[in-house]
Amino acid sequence: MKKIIISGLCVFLLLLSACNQRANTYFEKKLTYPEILTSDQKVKLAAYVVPTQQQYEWQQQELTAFIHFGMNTFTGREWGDGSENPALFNPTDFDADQWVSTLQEAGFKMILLTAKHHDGFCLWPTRTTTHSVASSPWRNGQGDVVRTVKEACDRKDMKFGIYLSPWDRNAESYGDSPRYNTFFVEQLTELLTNYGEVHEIWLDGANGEGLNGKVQEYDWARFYHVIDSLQPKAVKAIMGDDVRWVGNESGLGRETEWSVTPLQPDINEATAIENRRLEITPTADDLGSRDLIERSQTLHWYPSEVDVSIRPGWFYHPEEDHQVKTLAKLVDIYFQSVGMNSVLLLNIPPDTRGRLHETDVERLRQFGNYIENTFDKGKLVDGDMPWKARSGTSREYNVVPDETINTVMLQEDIRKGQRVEKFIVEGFIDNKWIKLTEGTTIGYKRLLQFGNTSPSRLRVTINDTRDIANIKKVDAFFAASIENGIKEDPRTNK
Ligand code: FUL
Repeated sequence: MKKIIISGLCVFLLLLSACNQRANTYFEKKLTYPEILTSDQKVKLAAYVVPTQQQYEWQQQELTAFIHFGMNTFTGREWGDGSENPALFNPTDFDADQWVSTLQEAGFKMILLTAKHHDGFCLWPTRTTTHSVASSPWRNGQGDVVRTVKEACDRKDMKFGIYLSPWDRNAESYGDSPRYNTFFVEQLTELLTNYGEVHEIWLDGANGEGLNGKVQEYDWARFYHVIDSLQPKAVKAIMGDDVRWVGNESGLGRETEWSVTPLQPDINEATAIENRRLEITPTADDLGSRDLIERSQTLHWYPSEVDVSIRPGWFYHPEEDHQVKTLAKLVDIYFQSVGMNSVLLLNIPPDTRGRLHETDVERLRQFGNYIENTFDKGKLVDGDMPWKARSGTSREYNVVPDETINTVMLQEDIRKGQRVEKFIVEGFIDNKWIKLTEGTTIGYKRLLQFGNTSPSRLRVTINDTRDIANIKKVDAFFAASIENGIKEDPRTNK
């Protein structure tokens, strides 16, 4: 595929080609509209915004794991205040290989570790502060959680990401903006140069007060520059401009989820003003409708990530051992995230031993088995054939004879943009076409559920699309009812 990265007035010339012929003219990650375009032209061009290679690879992971581990694990808190004594950090049986193998067997492709949370305690022996593992009794101050986890990931070909909280309640320079920004850049530099490849950098937007009520102004442009120079293949999430927060921490996706959106994180005055003008934030319901595009000046490929914890808290607390989410809840979250054009970032917090707790391990095992059993083998005979779908056109697919289905999957080839706005799926049952389900956006992946049925054929109709839709794959599955299919320990139900 030929890709041309363009912006500004050149867009107009390219627009003519995109409108008049099917030119392979794509806008990688960003498109800035010239002022002369009509609303229809703007919507049409939105169909040509595509992900970068790293955004595309990130999306294909589908399942990624968050690991919240640090000082809070030992103090029982969710947010430390930075005054914690490093002597408290002392995992008794630290085992990163157990994290990696448990998560990998459950289908997860990346581990994203809290190298530093808001309390400022660093899980690697940084030169920037003594508030780190180097001052702890763990491994006599010789340990390095970041390195140990990264090496365990490398042994199993698991991707590795880093959460580095900009908000730091321990750093003496916090609130003294230029000085703290330099300190943060040094931390980033250590993490992004000394540990091999890092695939995702998660930058939280929390911005609490510093000492004496000082407000810290983060230098996002500088942080971006450091990340892009040191790890050009990594995606930057949340306050980063590659991966967008879905807008809640409950595992809820949007039925209509556009990866092409005018939203950008509030990293400078201009983006903040534009977000305000359009009245959009990551929590808005509508981030990509025609109406919004018509009012936009710039569009971005900025896909959604659903972060949610397997437990009520982000960190491990023994009193929550009986509140690990049920299999049914996790599967529901899967349908709401992976099934709604998002990547799931599921948090599983290790305990004070430095191991994933037995209850969580068992739940992950059940989850992995369920997903594999359900989606391993599709029930359509011929859903693999790519289809270039115009608005109002349909295609029929054969269901494997005598199979019962209750789930359909649709995928667009997002390397050619996200385009579908409305579709319907029917089943041929007793010589009639019966509507099974319908939806709006598809994107990388859309899963929809309906009642058990055994049609001989499925018919997919793309009712509305922004340009010819590139349907990559259609398939059907049977997702077993969890209450009946899998016995659960009622004590661990949530
Ligand atoms: C939030 C933090 O304040 C929480 O503690 C947690 O780390 C979550 C993933 O991000 O903003």
